[in-house]
Amino acid sequence: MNFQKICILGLGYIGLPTASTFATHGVNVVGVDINPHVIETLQGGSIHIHEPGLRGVVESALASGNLTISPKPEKADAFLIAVPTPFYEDKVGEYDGRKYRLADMRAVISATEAILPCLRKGNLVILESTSPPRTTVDLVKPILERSGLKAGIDFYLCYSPERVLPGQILRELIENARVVGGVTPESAKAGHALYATFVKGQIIETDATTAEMVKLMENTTRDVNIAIANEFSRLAEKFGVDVWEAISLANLHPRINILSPGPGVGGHCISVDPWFLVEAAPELTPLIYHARKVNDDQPYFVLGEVKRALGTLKDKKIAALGLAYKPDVDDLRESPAAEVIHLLQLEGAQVKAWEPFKPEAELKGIDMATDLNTAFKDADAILLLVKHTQFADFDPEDIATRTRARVAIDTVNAWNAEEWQKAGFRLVRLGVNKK
Ligand code: SAJ
Repeated sequence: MNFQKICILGLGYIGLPTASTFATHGVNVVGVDINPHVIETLQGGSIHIHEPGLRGVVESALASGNLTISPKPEKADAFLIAVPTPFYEDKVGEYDGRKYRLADMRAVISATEAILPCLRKGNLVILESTSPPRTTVDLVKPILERSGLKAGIDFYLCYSPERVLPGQILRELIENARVVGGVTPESAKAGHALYATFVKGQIIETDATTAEMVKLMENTTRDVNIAIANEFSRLAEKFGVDVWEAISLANLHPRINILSPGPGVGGHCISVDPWFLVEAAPELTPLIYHARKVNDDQPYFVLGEVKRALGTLKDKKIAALGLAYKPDVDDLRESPAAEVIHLLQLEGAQVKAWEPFKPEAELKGIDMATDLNTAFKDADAILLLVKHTQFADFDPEDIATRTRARVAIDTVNAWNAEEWQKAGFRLVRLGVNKK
């Protein structure tokens, strides 16, 4: 198959790197987004997201003329949908007393509908957005068939999950294995041919629903594994153990790889996707449901740790370091750090938050510091919530000269107890209660 021109709908964390990578590999790409701010920013030569190396790739894609930005799709050889699939904030489902989140598929529906007027015989359509099982066959296919064309006969239709790690997107896009699930084997072959433009990892053909499950299984496995690590941190606390020491010793076992506890699971993927499986079959997913609850409740455990360090929180001044959902990214979506801060405030603490990757962020109810020293000013305690490299690299002797706080709370195992104690701090670490 020959793909001279493709349309990519959704220019976010996945769509923009994908569009630019196709364009720098010689494909004529129309990047489509419904958000006027995104269109203006890109047309003005800037980018609206922070991802290492992305600016350079977007710039060369635009400069080559291979990438153009548009509010609407155009006729093309292939269409790729990479729009968000969040959950509804205001609706829940319930099964056997367990309340679960519901997938908001409106963006997938409207992107698919936007393709309809452009769809022609021989086209390829690929859904990349993480979606509940059977979305491609039960939701996307019927919409596209309103054109009068039949999926798998007149046009090819696939699901292919993005699996790139924020912070490593450009490298992983090219190097990771790609699963391409077709509604027919011919569809999968067509999808394979398109990704072969730039993917260097293995490209594996399967059916669309298997490809959807693969994606959900990956992120759900990670969520469940983080939940067990978080539960271990609570047990260690109870039994007078250092959870980090115990994990590193357990991980010497050749078949054990326990992940890291922390303040909870954030981001737009791992804290969202397991709900798609719970919603699709609540009667079959008690483990997935409970793992989600453990991770969602972890900010309460952090609250307990802060109280262990400070006693009552009323009028205590706390410098909270990090608001991103994970280290060295600027993405604040579903951030457990924000949740922790809200809980501290409910107990009467006065929290100043410092996020070096997004100092200008405006988060409801959170008092943002303009720089580190402002966060430190008058603080009674320092609370580390994200393991940004620059925080992990803090020299406690230097920090001791910038703040009057003499209590530091580390929720992510970034700081060395001895060094901090030598500098005059009492260091309280999440999941560590060694007497
Ligand atoms: N976290 C822990 N402990 C750990 C690892 C992570 O608490 O040991 C927390 C992080 O701090 C963060 C959250 O989990 O709050 C998720 O971070 P992450 O690095 O595990 O994953 P994401 O959400 O950035 O990216 C994931 C990746 N999926 C897997 O590793 C299975 C990525 O490959 C996917 O493409 C991405 O989701 C996605 O878009 O679905």
